Amino acid sequence: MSNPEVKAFFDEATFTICYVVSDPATHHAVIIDSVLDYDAASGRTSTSSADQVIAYAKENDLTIDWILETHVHADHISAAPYLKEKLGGQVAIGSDVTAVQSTFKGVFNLNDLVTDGSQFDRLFDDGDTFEVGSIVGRVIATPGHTPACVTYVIGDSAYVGDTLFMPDFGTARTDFPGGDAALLFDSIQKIFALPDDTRLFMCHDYKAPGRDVYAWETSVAEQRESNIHINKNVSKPEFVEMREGRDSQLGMPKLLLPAIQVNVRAGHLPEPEENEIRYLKIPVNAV
Ligand SMILES: N[C@@H](CCC(=O)N[C@@H](CS)C(=O)NCC(=O)O)C(=O)O
Ligand SMILES: [Fe+2]
Repeated sequence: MSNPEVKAFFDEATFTICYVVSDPATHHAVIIDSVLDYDAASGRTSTSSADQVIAYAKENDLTIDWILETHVHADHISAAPYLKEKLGGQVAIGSDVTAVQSTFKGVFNLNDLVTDGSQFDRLFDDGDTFEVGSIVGRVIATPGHTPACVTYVIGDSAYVGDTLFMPDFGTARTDFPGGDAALLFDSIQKIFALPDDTRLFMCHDYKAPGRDVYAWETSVAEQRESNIHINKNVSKPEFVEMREGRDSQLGMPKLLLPAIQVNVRAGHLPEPEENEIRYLKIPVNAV
């Protein structure tokens, strides 16, 4: 079995890394964690990040089979519907997205939101597999940052979403609804159980003290050895105490409110009102 070619697209506005993961033998590919640019001040979207992904897919003659989300992102809007329209592919996420939908249906009072995950083409359970040409992809449920977080293992690479960050930055926050530091610890043990030389690709990078370039690729061995929050020497109670302490200091992501209400709909904006304009909702004093 061959290993995939990995192309990263870094969005500095949200510190998100979107990946195109392709099988060199067949040119079949998946897109992981895409970004629709959104300017909160003006309420305008733009597709310049997604268009770079489309250009790459076309230049390399890729057939996009899957448009994957590692979780319902709270810091950027997904470009999955736009990419699907332009490139094809099925949009997929972890099956516990239904729990996230139920929570935020309440927060945003989204009367029209069905909470069965049917906005997505496929809901993945722990252990499910999918194909990227001749390469097998496997899904590992890795809840903790959110209930629906998954890691995609594709050949010798894994896309860990917001479980781990680079070893010098640590781990994801666990203070969103349904987040759980103890669960995140257990999920990270599943990633640590992958082969040592598995290439690990992060969903975000914020740089780190003493590092002034962005980075997003590391390995299981490096994480186990030196992650500042959770390496082979850190116990679960130590991790939970550290994580909960840090969570209590963090401000909300800039795009939390716009992002969540769109991403629970698989990246679809709300339907236009009778004046043909789409509106997002801001709950006041509720989050
Ligand atoms: N400043 C960023 C923060 C985004 C954020 O909170 N990111 C989450 C992942 S969605 C996280 O786990 N951050 C960890 C941390 O900042 O320590 C923003 O406003 O978008
Ligand atoms: Fe996240």
